[in-house]
Amino acid sequence: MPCQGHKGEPMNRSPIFVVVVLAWGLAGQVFAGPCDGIDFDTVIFREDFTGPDGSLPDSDWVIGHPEDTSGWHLQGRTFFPTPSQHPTAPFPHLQDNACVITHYNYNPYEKITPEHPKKETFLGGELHTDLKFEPTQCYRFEARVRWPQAPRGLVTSFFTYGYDEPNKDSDEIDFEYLSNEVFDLSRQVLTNTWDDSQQKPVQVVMPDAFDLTEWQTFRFYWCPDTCVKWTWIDPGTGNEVTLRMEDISHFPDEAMSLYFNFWAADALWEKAYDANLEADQEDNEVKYEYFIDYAEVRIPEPLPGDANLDGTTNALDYVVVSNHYNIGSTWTEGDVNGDGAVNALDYVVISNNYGAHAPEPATLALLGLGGLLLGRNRR
Ligand SMILES: [Ca+2]
Ligand SMILES: [Ca+2]
Ligand SMILES: [Ca+2]
Ligand SMILES: [Ca+2]
Repeated sequence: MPCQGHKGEPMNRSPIFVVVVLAWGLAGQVFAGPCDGIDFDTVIFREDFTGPDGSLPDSDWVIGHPEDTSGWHLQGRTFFPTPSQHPTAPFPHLQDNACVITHYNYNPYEKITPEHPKKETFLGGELHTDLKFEPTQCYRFEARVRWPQAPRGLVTSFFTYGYDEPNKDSDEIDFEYLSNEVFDLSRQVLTNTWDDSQQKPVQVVMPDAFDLTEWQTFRFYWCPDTCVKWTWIDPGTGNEVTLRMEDISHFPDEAMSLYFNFWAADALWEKAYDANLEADQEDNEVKYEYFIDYAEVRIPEPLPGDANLDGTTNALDYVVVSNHYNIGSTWTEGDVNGDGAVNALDYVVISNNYGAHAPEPATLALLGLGGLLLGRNRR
């Protein structure tokens, strides 16, 4: 839990404490935030979920947990089916030019046995981009989502997730929408970072115009080693409202994919849980839906020719062009000259920039705020 002080203890202002406060003050006020003042001009991923109702349109998305061969993947109290193992399950799909994730009160995959005579789980869903976003530069993630009224105890989300090998320590940047909060008077959303499986959550109180039963646009920014920022577009004014900026700790630094899911918390997550939400024992067709109109990822001016965004322009970028030749249309499919096509002209751009390197994000941070404060700490 954030911001839980130890009441009654005298403040011990260690040098580290002073540096942290200075860092907060400088970053938040003098520099107006390291995520600010960057133009995110280049769309590297865009999904509008357009097309006939039915399956998701292409291979940009991964549904369920194909790498989990146990066939039983539970998030809280909700089972996420995987197409290879549960081919007839309902999955996130297209409906009215949006992606819809459905949460069912009845889970046909939960086995009833003498030892386990009552169903306790639900059937939900999750999808994520095949694309992983490498921690080599800043990103802006944006999605427009809608969640019609739902009972207490449910969670929908818009987040990034990735983990290292072999430890599987996970990193995340989250928007989490709790039915316990977004539909009641508190009108809060959860913003959350994880680094190496350590969590730093903050609840944000939303402005009056916020109503998740209508379309709402959210963004989060990720500059590895520098900042994470969460914003919301006020639908009345069109203004981007900063909900939270984090520039001190818990920086996700793994390659992460973009995720959406819909599930029910268990009692361990008290804030999101509701005991009155119970699994149906037979299929009464009780279900709730979460809609995603589009998802988009942008970056500032990319390194010329760096199609795979790994911070270097080299032979791997030729491979990206080759794999999407005459098919692709986005930067990460190899359109590095931005003409909407992937072809020989993109080879030329890579060739002309072969060997170029992006500055390390850590170096940028040290040149700015970090270097200044390290100097102060040593005096
Ligand atoms: Ca990490
Ligand atoms: Ca759409
Ligand atoms: Ca590259
Ligand atoms: Ca091109």
